[in-house]
Amino acid sequence: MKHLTAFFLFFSALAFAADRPSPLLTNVPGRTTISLTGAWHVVIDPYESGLHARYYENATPETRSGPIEYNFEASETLNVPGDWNTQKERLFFYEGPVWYKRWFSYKQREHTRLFVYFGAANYFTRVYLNGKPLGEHEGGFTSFNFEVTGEVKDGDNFLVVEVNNARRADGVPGLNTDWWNYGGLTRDVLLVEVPETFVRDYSIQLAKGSLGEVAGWAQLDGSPHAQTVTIEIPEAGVRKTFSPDANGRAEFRFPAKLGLWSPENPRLYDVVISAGADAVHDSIGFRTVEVKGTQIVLNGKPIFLRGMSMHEEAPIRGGRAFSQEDAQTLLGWAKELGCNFVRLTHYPHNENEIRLADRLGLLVWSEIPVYWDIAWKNPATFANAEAQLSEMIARDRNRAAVIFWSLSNETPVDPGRLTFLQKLAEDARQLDPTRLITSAMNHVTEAGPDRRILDDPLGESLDVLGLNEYLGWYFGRPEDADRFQWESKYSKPLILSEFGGDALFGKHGDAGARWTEEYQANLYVHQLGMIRKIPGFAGLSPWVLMDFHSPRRPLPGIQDYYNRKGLVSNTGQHKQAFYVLQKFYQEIREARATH
Ligand code: GCB
Repeated sequence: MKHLTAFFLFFSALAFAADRPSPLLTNVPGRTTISLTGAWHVVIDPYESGLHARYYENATPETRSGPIEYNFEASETLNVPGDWNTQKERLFFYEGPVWYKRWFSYKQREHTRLFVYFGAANYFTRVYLNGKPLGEHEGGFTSFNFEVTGEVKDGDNFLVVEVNNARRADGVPGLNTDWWNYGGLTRDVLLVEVPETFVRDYSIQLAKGSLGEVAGWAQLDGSPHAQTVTIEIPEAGVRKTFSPDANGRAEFRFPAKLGLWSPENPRLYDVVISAGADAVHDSIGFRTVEVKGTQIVLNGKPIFLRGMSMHEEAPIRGGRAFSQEDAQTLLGWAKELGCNFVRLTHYPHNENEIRLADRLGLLVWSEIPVYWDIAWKNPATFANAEAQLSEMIARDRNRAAVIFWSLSNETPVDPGRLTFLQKLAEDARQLDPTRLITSAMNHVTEAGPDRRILDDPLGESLDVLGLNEYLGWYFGRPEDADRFQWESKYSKPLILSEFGGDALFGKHGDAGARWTEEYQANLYVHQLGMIRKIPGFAGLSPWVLMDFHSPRRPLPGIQDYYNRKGLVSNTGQHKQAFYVLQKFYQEIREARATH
């Protein structure tokens, strides 16, 4: 009974901590950060005994009597950032908790506050400082942080983090996905030091529909009353000062003459947001995006999206991608293909990648992992999806590259799901009224043997429609595409957000032989012929840039737990279909002579 009470108190403390507002602390110059990357000691805990055995106390015989059945110092280590699956062979298929621990030393400075920041941890995380709970986080691909001012000691401190990647029926995603369930502290962990009052979050973009006015807001955290907020864009001669309201929020709108960001000219400005002792520098591009009929319009001009879908999987070494180099390689291939657009599936990717897309001029579709079937009727599942949506938007709302927030991928048509996604669409519009809302759908009505109509009722709530179809792979032959007609019930831009087929690099045969490069290339030839005939067609993002690990793909000698629909193999070799798409994009660029 005593145990139960202790557990109850413990969890209510966590629940309270989880309710705290989550300040945004971006990776921008002006922030003092201490990196906690590198080796962390870990205890693998397949039977979930760590909570009961109080691993978070990091106890030793000096600090606790009785038997202690763990010892972080004597345990193995894992590198952070990094998934555990590709660091230790015996963790390749592991799904469950791993407890991480590391020491750091700190010296408190007056008038500063300290936060511990996690770029991402998959999937469910509990964080402890010096044995005390700081809070918990659910969702594997968005950043979160906890304030530790007042908790952190001068001298040595230890952090213990339990990361559990067990799949959950009520989770987002749910139990079933076509990607690897990489667990661990998969992105950077940092300590972030800020002044007592600091700029917690901001939004600085062109006002919706305007090419000459900036609109946005800045949110202070601390005692903002005596402060003003200054926005500077030195290269554009902008220096404006605003007074925040009683809640520390300053809203602004002002005219500015700015060079526009676009794929051909991804111009970024140094923007300084300062308040009192705090000043952050961000690199921000300015552009507008809207829909006119069935066209996507960037900076007032229609744009055709030459895209590619991609997972956040590291080329060559495998596992979760996280670094600058990973992003350079992946987005470099997209540029080599002739893309001006990437669909970053099926979850928010790391910040390095989005910031690089900003610099390279690649438009971005960013998505939350509402994938296939999830617990549509469960309010906790909805709250979780909503939190992941708002964390995704909070991190990337200042990136010009991002034009779409995607709510879901291939979800089944049913009333519970519709209400769920309609509410998410409303949330997304409220959180960011400037971007377009989309989803990848695959529910179509057969209007004849070779005619399909996209009529998913979700289409009503979206600005742009994504259609995934696998003609020539999961049904029909590649040649069937020659007579196939796809249409949409809605007069909105339509993107072919997925199509493709598997090929093992180096496997050759005739164009009718599955798994060969020739089959895949032939499938692309026929698909690319077909899509030119789709009314309202605004772009495409075929499936997929690079082969990626998936537990659903065991076929020995061919798949070996990889989805082989990549145009590039997991070790970087280009398959024949890569060049088919590259040529198509070259032709489109020449024909349109724009973007
Ligand atoms: C899909 C999914 C994607 C899969 C792909 C496939 O429709 O959206 O996540 O990996 O098909 O290869 O089957």
